[in-house]
Amino acid sequence: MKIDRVTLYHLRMPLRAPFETSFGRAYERECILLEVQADGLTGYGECVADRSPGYAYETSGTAWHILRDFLVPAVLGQDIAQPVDFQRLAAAVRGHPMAKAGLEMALWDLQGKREGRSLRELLGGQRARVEVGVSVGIQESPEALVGVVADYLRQGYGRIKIKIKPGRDVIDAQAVRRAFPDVRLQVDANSAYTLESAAVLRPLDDLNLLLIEQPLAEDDLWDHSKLQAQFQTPICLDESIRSPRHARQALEMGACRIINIKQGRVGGLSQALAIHDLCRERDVPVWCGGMLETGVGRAANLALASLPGFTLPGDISATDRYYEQDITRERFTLNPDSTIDVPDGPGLGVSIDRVALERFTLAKLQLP
Ligand code: OSB
Ligand code: MG
Repeated sequence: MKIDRVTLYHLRMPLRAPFETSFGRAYERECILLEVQADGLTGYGECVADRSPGYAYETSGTAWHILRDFLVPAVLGQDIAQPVDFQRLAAAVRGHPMAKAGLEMALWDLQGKREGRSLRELLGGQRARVEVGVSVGIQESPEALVGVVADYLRQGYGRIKIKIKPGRDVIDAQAVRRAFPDVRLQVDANSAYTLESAAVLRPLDDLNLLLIEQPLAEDDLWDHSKLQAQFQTPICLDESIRSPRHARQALEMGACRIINIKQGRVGGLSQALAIHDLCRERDVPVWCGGMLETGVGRAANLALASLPGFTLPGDISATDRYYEQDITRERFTLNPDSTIDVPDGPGLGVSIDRVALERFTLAKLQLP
């Protein structure tokens, strides 16, 4: 496909409820929507970089710059046969995986539309619906958290993840476990601990958690391997896994026993697929993480999570959990068995609500 035009939309969308993690509280979410025109077709991609560099160094600002000045110029006028071929063009840019992933996603959408096949088919996904859970932010108190969790359980979510930070870790997890002895439960620290300060997490090992997500620093596989040796509960890495190479090395080192795959964090769906394959060969469970995506990124996550190695529920909740109004006409809903249907239309299988898009657009740039 010959890339004729790329339009960037910098979006800011209000969240239905504030979302607090160890790196801060968010009331809104930013992202960049990419609209790519090729061969008379239009593909969409979502760059998941948010306003501030709390989760990763990339922001909507850095991604805008890298897309506008480097990645989009690298693809304009080029004939790209397969989405994965974009990785070769993108290799001239060091880092900035979220910027790359947003553009690659639009190429997958285009390929699917050209061939009349869904992204699930293109990726080799096998399931028509995928098991999901909900990621619950830090609340005012452990009691308030139990209330919020109860509400999600009533809605039908069959797996709960709670965010933790120093001072709000063991007490929160114990409160939820006491209230719901059988719920599938996991925690996510978003890098808030060191090997030394993580000693306080020891009681988590007695709570029958599915996993402990990213306790230590992003750039610290080695101390994660030491920590994993001290815990029965599997450690799952999110921030630390930025490429298939990191995934292999983390597993070889024993830094984790489970991997959270986010296409944005690893530089694109092609790279997410490679990590999936590598983990599957080794019987390492993976699951699909989330970045509070719009319907565009959510559709991609659902397709990815339909691959056979995704054996744990994803952080892919219903649209209602995040947004009053979304930029896709489609809204994703939770089935009673804690699954969400994978879109089956061509490409991502979603369409854009132009009125909503306009409402949330802070800046728009058409290239060339
Ligand atoms: O660490 O998994 C994370 C959201 C934004 C940034 C990082 C993370 C998250 C979530 C929410 O946990 C997942 C979702 O529901 O999209
Ligand atoms: Mg995480």
